[in-house]
Amino acid sequence: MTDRMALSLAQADPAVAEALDHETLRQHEGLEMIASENFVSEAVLEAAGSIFTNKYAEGYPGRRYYGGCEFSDVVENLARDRAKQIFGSEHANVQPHSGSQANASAFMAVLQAGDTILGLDLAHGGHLTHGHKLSFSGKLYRPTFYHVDRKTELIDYDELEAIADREKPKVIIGGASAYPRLWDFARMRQIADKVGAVYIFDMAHIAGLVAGGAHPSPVPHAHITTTTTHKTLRGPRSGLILCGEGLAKEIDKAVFPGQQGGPLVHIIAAKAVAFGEVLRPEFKTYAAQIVANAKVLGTSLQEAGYRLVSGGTDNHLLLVDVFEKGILGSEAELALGKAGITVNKNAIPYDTNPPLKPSGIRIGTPALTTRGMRETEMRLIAQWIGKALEQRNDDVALERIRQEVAELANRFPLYAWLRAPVAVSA
Ligand code: DSN
Repeated sequence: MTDRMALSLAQADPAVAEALDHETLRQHEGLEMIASENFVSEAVLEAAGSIFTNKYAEGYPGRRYYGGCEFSDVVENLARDRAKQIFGSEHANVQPHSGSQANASAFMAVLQAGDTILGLDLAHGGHLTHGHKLSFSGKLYRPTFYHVDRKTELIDYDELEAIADREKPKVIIGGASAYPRLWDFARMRQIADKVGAVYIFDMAHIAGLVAGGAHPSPVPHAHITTTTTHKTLRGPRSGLILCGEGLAKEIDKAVFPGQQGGPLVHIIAAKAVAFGEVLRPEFKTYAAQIVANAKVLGTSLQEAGYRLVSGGTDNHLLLVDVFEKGILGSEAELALGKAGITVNKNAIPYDTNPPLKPSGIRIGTPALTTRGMRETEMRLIAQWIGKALEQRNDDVALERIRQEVAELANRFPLYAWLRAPVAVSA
């Protein structure tokens, strides 16, 4: 073994090791409320940091372009079979490196350049890869958009149908990054069938809720379902595609060699581990608690006088209209950050403010639910959010809240090696 191979990270690269230590403390002593984030288990971390990172495995199990893939085949088959079992799907491709690449592959499997697609407007909660002009999806294809209703702030399916009738898209894509309500999957499929479109549903945000039975499933309705694996699904940062046997070949070809070369076998191994966790009964309890926590957090914020977009939530996230109280989302994000509560600024539908200074913040419960927090903690956190927003210009008050936040976080350790109380950093 060379000397290089024997060094620990701290010895080999103190600068990176130090950043990692700070990030560990940040994750541990703050309240992570970004709706798209979560904490993986130690087992998932171990697989993600494993020596499978050394392996090339282009191709699929049993049909690889490299030797030495027998154990790569084992983990990929485990991941595929578990994904199919979780979602009741005929086919699963576990190779996409991310949700964006899963969407790019799904489009590539069924579209030609220049074809029309119909997705939810980013400004109304949609995603960049659903047709935004700066994304491959808006450059390579011809994007059209549906919206939420101005009054109810719910998806306007009549508008969606009218646009589909007029534009005859080849793909209708559902799914969102900031939509707190249930989707009408059956209606979308009916509209897609009427105009001869392929119905793709990107369930990235809600996949864990779907898997845990806390949210209806798009899989029986959509021709293709895509997702990330690191949000509510609580796996490593990556992607997944599900479809029926009829589209399996096209999807596999679109992922490799269409969009990607060598798969990340260490991440596929971590996905297999995470999917194994999802199949355990405890995951159902977890998924239900995410939604219960979001509902309590929402009603507590409403009691504190905050307006929630669409009036509440059916899933893991809340979109809070802070501008109604004269606060910009960017100011709210900054103040909450100083108080140890991490959220992100977010546009609300029909926002009159610009994207970098929008009217809302997005708050999610998946990560704190993983730490074991429940309704009692959500009520407390809603109070802190209210206080921090009121006292947003008072750094001393925000620091006081941050200390209280860190005390609470210390009672819900992230990992076993963080179980001994961590000194709250000054
Ligand atoms: N960037 C993700 C989110 O935060 O919702 C979507 O991919």
